[in-house]
This record gives sequence, C-alpha cells and structure tokens, in this order.
Amino acid sequence: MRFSQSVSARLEGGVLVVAIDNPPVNALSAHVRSGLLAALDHAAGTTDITGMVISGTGRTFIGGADIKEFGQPMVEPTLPQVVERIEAFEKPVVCAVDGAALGGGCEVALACHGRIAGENATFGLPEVKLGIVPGAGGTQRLPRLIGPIAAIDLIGTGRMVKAGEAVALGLADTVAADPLAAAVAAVNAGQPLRRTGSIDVPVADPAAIDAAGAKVFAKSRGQLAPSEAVRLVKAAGQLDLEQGLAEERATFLRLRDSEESAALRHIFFAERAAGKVEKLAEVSPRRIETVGIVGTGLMGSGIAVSALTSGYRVIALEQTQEAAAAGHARIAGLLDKAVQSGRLTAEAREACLARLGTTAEATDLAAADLVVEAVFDDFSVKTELFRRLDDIVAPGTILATNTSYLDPDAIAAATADPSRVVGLHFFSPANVMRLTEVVDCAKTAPDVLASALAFVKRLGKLPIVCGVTEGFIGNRIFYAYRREAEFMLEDGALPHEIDAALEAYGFPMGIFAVNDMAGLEIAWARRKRLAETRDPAERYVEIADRLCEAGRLGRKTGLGWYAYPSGERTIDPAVTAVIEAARAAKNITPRAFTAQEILDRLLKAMVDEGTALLADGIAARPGDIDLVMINGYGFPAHKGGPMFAAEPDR
Ligand code: 3H9
Repeated sequence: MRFSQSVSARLEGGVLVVAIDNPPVNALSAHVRSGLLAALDHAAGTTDITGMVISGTGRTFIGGADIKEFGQPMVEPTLPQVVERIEAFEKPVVCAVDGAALGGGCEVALACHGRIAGENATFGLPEVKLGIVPGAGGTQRLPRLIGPIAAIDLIGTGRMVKAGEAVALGLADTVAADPLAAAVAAVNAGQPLRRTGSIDVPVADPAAIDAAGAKVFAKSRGQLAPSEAVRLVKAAGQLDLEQGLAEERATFLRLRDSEESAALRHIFFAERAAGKVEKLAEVSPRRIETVGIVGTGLMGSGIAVSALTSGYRVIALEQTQEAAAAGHARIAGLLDKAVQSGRLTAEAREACLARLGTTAEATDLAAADLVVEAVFDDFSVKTELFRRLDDIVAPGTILATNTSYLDPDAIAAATADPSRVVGLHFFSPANVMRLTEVVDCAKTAPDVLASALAFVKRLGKLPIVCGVTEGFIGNRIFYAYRREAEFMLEDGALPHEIDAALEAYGFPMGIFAVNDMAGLEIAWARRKRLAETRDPAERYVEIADRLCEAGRLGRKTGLGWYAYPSGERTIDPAVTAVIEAARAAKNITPRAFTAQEILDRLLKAMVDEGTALLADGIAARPGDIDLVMINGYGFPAHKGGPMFAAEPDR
C-alpha cells in the first residue's frame, strides 16, 4: 500500500505497519505528512485493522521537520495536525524508533500511544540549535512524560539521549533488539490508548525548575530560543494542553522567522557542505588505521587522544626515552580527565592505552599510514623530520604538517614526494576543539586530501579545506580583525570598550582579553619577522610592541592589555597611557566610538579579508569562513558568522 511518494505500508495480521522512506533522514516533508494522514485515514476506515506501527526506513526514524521547507509557504497538513491526529486516534499507534527521532520526529513519537526504541535509537528536541523551539507539541508533551526538570534540560540545550536513557527518563517504553517486531507485538497485545497530552505534568520543586532554567541560560548567552523553550516547558505546568500548544505554535512561528534561526540554519547547512570538495567526488581515500604523531607536547598529545578515542592505533615519537615516557603520561592524563568528566568509559580508556605506543625510535613510524608532525614550528626542524621520514615510512604513507605559520608548500618541496604532504592545522586543545583546517597544498594528491578529510571526520571534527596562505583562513582573518581593533585604539577607543562591544554581540571574550589569554609574544615574533618586508607606507600600530617590550605578555605575566591583580581582568591606566602616547606621536585626535561603530568596523575587516580569501581561491565558500570564525575564534554561532552577518540582501 502506498499513501504518498514517501509513505507506504503493509499489513502484518491486523496491524498496519507504516514505513517512511524519505532519504537522507526521513524529514517530515509535505508528502510525508500527507502520507501519514492518509495512512491514519485508511486505518480508521478499515475495520480489520486493529492498530498502526510507524517506522522509518534506513538509519533514521525521522530526522525532524524538513528544514529546507522553512522560509517557504506552509503546506497543509501541518505537523501539529498530523501529531494531534495520531494522539487522538481511536486505535493504538506505536512507533518503532530505530535510529534518530529528532525534533518533529520526536514529537511524532511523543504523540504515539507506545514508543519502542531500538538499540541504536536516539531521541532529542534539538530545535534550539536551529534558533527555534519545537513546534508540534514537544514543549508540552515531553514534560508530561519525563517531568519539567528533565524536559528543560533536553529542550533547553537540544541534548540528545540514547535508548537506555530515554527509557530511564520515561520517554521510551522499552528497548528492543527488533523494535518493529516489538511494536507490532505491542499492538497485538492490546496497547492501551495512552495519550501523552492527557497526562498531568508531574509536580516538581519550583526552585529545582528555576535551577534547571538557569543552567540553560548560562550556556546560551545572547540567544532567544533556549529561554523561550524554558518558558514554554514551564507553561506546560500552568496552562491546559490546548493553550500550551497554541502558545508553543505562536512562539515557533515567530522564532522560525528570526535572524537567529536564519543564522543557525545557515550554519547547519554550512557544516554539512564543509569538507565536500567537488574534485574529490570520484576519489577514494587511502586506508588509515595507524597514525604516527611526532611530538607529544600540548598539541601532539591532544591529537593523539583524539585519534585514540576515535579508534586509531597511535605511535607517538619523541626525541628521547624520557620525553616519550612523559608523552605517554600526558596522553594517559588527558584520557583520565575524559573518564572523570564522563566523556569516556574506563574500559574505553584501557582500549585507547592498548592502542598507544610511545617511542624514541623514528623507525617505529614505519607502520604508520599517516604521520602528523606536531613539533616546534620551525622550518628546518620540520623539513629535516620529513626528510628522515622519507626513508622510513612506506611510499603510500601520508605526511601531515600541523604548522600554523610556515609555508606547507615549502615544507612539501623539501620532501622526496610532495604529493603525499598535506596540512592539518588543529586548534588547541586538539582533543577538544572541533575545527581543523585541512590545507590542500600545491602538490597534494587528490587521494591524500580525501584521506585527510576522512581522517578529520572520523575524529569527529569539522574539516575546512583551505589553500596555502600565511595564517590559512582563520589566522589571516584574525590578523585583519586584530589590526582593525588596534587601528581603533589609535583612533580613540580603549581595549575594554572594544571588548565590551564584542562581548555584547556574543563573543565569549573580546579580542584584547583573548590576546592576553593566548599570550602576546607569538604575534610580536611574527611582527618582528615581517618587519623587513613591511611596506613603510602601510599603517602600523606600535602599541602592542610597546606592551611586549615592557614585559606585558598577557595573563601569564599578570599584565597585558589589562592588569590581572587578583586574577580578574581590570583596566590598567598604564596601558591607557601607552595608547595615548601612541596617538599623540601620530597627532591623532581621539574620538569616541559607539559599540555599533566598533562592531561595524571589525565585521567589515573580517568580511573584506574573507572576500579576498574567496577571490584568491583559498576558501571555497563563505560558509566555510563562517565556520572557521565560529569554531576557532569565538564568533557567536547565532549570528551566523561574519560573512553571513554582513550579507546585505538577506
Ligand atoms: C523541527 O523538527 C521543528 C519541529 O519541532 C516543528 C515543526 C512544525 N531537514 O547530518 P547529515 C540533510 S526542526 C532537511 O550529514 P547524519 C542534510 O542537510 C528539525 N534536511 O547526516 C544533509 O544533506 P546533504 C529538528 C536535513 O547521518 C543530509 O540530510 N531536527 C535534515 O550525520 C545528511 O545529513 C534536527 O535538527 C532536516 N531536518 O546525521 C535534526 N536533517 O547530504 C537535524 C538532515 O545534501 N539533523 N538533513 O548535505 C541531524 O541532526 C542529522 O542530520 C541526523 C543525521 C542526526 C538526523
């Protein structure tokens, strides 16, 4: 039986088993919604049918509303209409959730009279991550099933839960190896017509509800959707179902048309597009199972942990036995921390350590399919290392450089086979940060690039492909942005004013506070390195040099753009004096800046540099630049990144 292009069904005895088949994720497109309604009509009108099972084809149950339909005219039936019909249905409807039941998919499940989870099931209402709230009853039905506190946690943060937790919370009835068979059996066994909307929201301590809300607010500064989600869950305990649903729907429609939602949807699709490279469509990656990592400092040990927890075998090379032992201890320590914070089980830690070898013998890297160097960022150190590896590793082994500032083409040129060299620019701490710039060097072979992308994806990270340029995408934009911030210091703004404007916009920290945290010496060294080739006619701000010369290298020295007398960032009159002296030396009459002017100038600097990167073919898409700035430099995701925020015709 077929009810629409994506919804079909078969009869198992008296049970109508409905299958949704709308690849890639069974989103609730218009034809899915109409197909479900038609199936319900058929079941209602056929006496022999005793009940219905809803299932998804493929790896997903239902991935949610079809996000591609947002921004287009609404097509009936709406999801709330479908969901309400399911809940009110006179014959039992049970869902067999194999894979993800997200957003609208979870709302369909919540409306069913029974919910059977497969072992791979996940449930979640991740709408806030798209700048919206659930719009088909999620905020009203979930608290009725699992209580307001757990509902605030799940809906306010968008956190997904696996089958076991879903059952423990009361979201799912049971976990079954064959959820479809179990759902059919539940209908045959007389599944009662449990209507979630008829349940009273369990009473909870108001202080605990407020505390759960406060946790959500703390993580969602500057965003609208999470606080609206919390408000709606609380309302579920105060309003009747109909009023609650009406309030939810109005909020959903309002937020769906918000800037925040447009920005977060842009990021959603940008993330899916990232790492897709047209020229690699037909290219197969090389097999990578064993990863060599050279250097076990902060960066190398972070990369090692990331690779180990993603199932790779790791051989970490150091210069001496002592350094190798210290590296082993550092990696084990990071794994311990992951266990303590619940991100890793004790068994998984043991399995990681069993796959780790640390050594001072470079020849041990012979077994590696990929070697990532994370040694001191010095040209001769890196090229000597790669030349040595040329004689050790197999011809198919990929050599990746983690350089931030050197020219990877020049590093590649120093090796016997530049086609196997690629850049992997991890961000620190590498076991935590998702962003990785994958540098497609002049001679990188297509299958080497494809392998690097596959490796980064398997690490669970976000790969952004970029061409070779000083600082790649992120640091190049960061330099431009910092230079503009320093121009504004000369023009009349003070560091705390610039930082306050950025923080009010949604950056977790302003640029001067960030510089203090990272330390001012790396940028100082770079300025000194570039001094000889700098165009004397170019505007150059000397304030940072004066601070560095005075030993103000940032937080670790207790002084930088700010003073940190008791650890707290405070405005330092000594810095103001340096700035005023710099203005006076150039005869600049300072003027006042509004927060908006500050933002406009900084955003323009980022966008101009981003536009140049696109024109030069260094970055492939504006969305890639947005992702780099959001995931590496604190740009607020709910503003969509600099390129999106500056789009004039949105
Ligand atoms: C909602 O439900 C609102 C309701 O409350 C109210 C309604 C009234 N729509 O991630 P992947 C595409 S809001 C359209 O790489 P995975 C995606 O663009 C929604 N397209 O796969 C990509 O396309 P392409 C709440 C979607 O296996 C392809 O599918 N739901 C949607 O790694 C593969 O995606 C969510 O927020 C969609 N909903 O992960 C869930 N979802 O191949 C969003 C995906 O052209 N989705 N696509 O690049 C996800 O979290 C993941 O996609 C999922 C699968 C876990 C399902």
